[in-house]
Amino acid sequence: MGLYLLDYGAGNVQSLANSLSKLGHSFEWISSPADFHKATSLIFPGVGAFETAVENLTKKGLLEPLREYLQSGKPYFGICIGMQVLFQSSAESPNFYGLGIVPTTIDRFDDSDKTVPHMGWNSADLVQTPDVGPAFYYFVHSYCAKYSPTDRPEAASWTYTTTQYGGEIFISSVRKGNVFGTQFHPEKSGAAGLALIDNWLRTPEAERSAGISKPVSLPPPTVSLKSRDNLSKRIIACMDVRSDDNGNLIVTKGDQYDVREKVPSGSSMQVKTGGAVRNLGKPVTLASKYYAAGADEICLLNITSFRHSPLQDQPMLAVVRAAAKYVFVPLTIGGGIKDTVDPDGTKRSALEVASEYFRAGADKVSIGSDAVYAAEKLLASGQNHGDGTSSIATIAHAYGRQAVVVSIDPRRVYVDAVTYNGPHKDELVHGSPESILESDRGKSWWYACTVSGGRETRSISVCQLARAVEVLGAGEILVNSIDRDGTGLGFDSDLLRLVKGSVKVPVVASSGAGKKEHFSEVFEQTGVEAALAAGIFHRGEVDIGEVKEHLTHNNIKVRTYVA
Ligand code: 1PR
Repeated sequence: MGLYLLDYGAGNVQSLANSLSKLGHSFEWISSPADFHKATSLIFPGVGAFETAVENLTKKGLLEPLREYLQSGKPYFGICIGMQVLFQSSAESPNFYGLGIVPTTIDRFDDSDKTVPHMGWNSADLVQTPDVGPAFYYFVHSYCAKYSPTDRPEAASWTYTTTQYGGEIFISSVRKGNVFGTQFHPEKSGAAGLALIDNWLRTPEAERSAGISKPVSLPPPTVSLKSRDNLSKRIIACMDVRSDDNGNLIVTKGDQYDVREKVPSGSSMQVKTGGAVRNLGKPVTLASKYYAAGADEICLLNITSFRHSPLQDQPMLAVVRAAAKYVFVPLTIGGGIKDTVDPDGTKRSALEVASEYFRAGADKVSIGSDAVYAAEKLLASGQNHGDGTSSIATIAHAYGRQAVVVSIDPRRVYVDAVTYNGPHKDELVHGSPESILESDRGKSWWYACTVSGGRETRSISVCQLARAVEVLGAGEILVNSIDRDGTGLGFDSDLLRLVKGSVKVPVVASSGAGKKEHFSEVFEQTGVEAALAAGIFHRGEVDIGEVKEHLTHNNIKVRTYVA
């Protein structure tokens, strides 16, 4: 008897489990249809694709028991896909049906005026009490239930909160009787989300039901659209993780991807290989520190991929498991997401590797080198769609495209613009004579992609790569810059504008942040959705709070509330 969590075998259920443990609530997992009878409260934290959720629930014989549980009137809390399955169907998977309890459909966001997926912190505005200030939660989804009290009055009667994204208002949570569902992820929404889960669990069933079954008076559909889109720009703290020369996992930070201490020339040490790997701290300690400081997301990159460990014994998995216990904002893990072979010869698909990370507590995986190979394969095929076998496609199919980040490591290739007749001529960037960097003035270049942490340069350009991985199923693009990494010279706006102009998915700026002003510059000059930094945070030169204060001062929306 008690609280049960429903896991259909995909999606990051670990985040919710960690939130409940942090809040001091014990729970069991639903492992068979019979468990539904034992549950007195049920949480379904669905992540991923609608089809995968419905298919897996059906295969495991859990869909009908779930329906019966809901009909019994016992408390239910569905998160993201756990809310969407309450609806009739989703445009994401037209051949699969939901439970039809909320009488309307889930549709795709219109991407003609905005980036899709809707990713980041936005406000959930209470429909019942519009005078209460909005609370900010983390959203990540491409499909939503449109809020339309005139056309869909029955569905509107379920509406607990609405949220606006671009010109669209959607139902961000539903509530009726003991059924509650949120499109956003409270388990990834910092202190506000933890408080919401805690409140729901601490409210006795009778009160929970009584407080919400009052008639709901709905506000007029739309008044001032623009003013209510509260999607904020995200600040991401990134940790490059690798083992030091003694085999301990540490956070390091390079200059243009060289992570070893510089050794003075003429020293008796080996000048060619450089000094020791720079040690900037322990990954879990730093991750929890950045969470507490207000980072909107945390990124852990395994920069050497630990190729020789069996998958189950990846040192990085232990880091992710530990970090996820302290971090209640989205956690992205990168490095080594590709088909691998364990030392005993067991083959592991990229999907299996990613699944291990999701089960450990990651919310997104970031794919570097393998994305370049997949994009090259797509370009060589001459097709405008993939064959569904790439790591990007398989992971996006199982977990939803929002869980797949592609991390690009571009490097400038300088050319003489007057005589140049090589590839990517149409993508050449010309350094303006007023450029703040003297070294850029009068020069021309294109951006080549690299693999293996910048060790090998490929002929595919950054725009080609960005467009291809979007087609293959990437939900977000993280744009590093080997030229700017660790220099503190500021983000490469030319590069970011090119990528931003090539895709519809969110773009994260990375590499080069040296002062808080660089963050406002990159948001104003390029329109990216998020900015990531490493060195300045690790060295304590600028605090995340200072960055956000500066952005707020410059009228750039950020999530300011922190625990
Ligand atoms: O190819 O799928 O195994 O992924 C490898 C991942 O590891 C890629 O995301 C790649 O960017 C990363 N990586 C590989 N080698 C290095 C290295 O530094 N030698 N790190 C590396 C890349 C870039 C950012 C960095 C920002 C911000 N580091 O992670 O944090 O540049 O730095 P700054 O704010 O200090 O300028 P795969």
